[in-house]
Amino acid sequence: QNPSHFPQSDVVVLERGEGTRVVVHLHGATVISWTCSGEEQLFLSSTSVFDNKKAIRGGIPVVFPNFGPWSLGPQHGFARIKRWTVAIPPMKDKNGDVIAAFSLEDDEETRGMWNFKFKLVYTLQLSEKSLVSSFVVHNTDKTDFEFTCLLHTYFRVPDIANTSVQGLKGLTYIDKVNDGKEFREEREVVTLTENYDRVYKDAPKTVVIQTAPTRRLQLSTCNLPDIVVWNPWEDKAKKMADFDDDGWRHMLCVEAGKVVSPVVLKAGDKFDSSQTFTLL
Ligand code: TA6
Repeated sequence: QNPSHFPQSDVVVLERGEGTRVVVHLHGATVISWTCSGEEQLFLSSTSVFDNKKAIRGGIPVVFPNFGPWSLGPQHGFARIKRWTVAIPPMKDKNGDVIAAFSLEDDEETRGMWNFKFKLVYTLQLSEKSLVSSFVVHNTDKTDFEFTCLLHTYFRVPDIANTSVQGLKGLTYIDKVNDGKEFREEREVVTLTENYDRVYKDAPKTVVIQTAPTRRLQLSTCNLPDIVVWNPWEDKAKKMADFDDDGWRHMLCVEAGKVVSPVVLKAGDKFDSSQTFTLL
């Protein structure tokens, strides 16, 4: 995902050097690329639309204030399809890590759907082998509000057949492919051989994603207790114009969120959450 493919006004690049870089598209503050020593870690559909209207198909879409279908507005809320502001331009800290922050505040359009005042602050910290995404929701209104939120990460995998997630054993999951029925995960190593759309409840703070035979990523979370595992598989991917036909073989969504029950945020309070990817 070469940043030069995009209008410079639309993307912000966190350049750490030696092939370690993050590219953020201001549409939804969507991380569209995270390369570690030259190797791309995220999936971005080759038919993703970049019209600053539709959600980007891939990278890390930010889901707020609602995960899933929403009676008040678009599926997965409006955060991923709004233009965010650069709150802190990329800067290097003393360790050579690169930090940048993005913000989104309520406006007439968001209040027309969801009539609350809020401010989101999304901070990225890129180290040699890890990427920390911190997601903070400020209730700047005079009344409490509730929301669900999630970081909808599309990991890039050479082959979904050689991909797995470890650390989910014993968890209850909501199976959205099976009428939302709940089941218990019995496997230590979760592999996929068909369309998965599962919400694992109260997951451990750390899970390991084997994205390739020689590449393992650790996902650690704070205040994001639910983990969604999604791959549309062949038939569903074919029905999505912005999902290239073969793309489903090369991606796995492992998404940290607070989605099973909403966050209730009091007027003036803030909700802190984060996810950390570490290459093992
Ligand atoms: O995170 C899984 C999911 O909720 C699936 O149900 C599927 O809808 C996916 O999100 C993508 O949603 P989108 O609106 O981006 O097509």
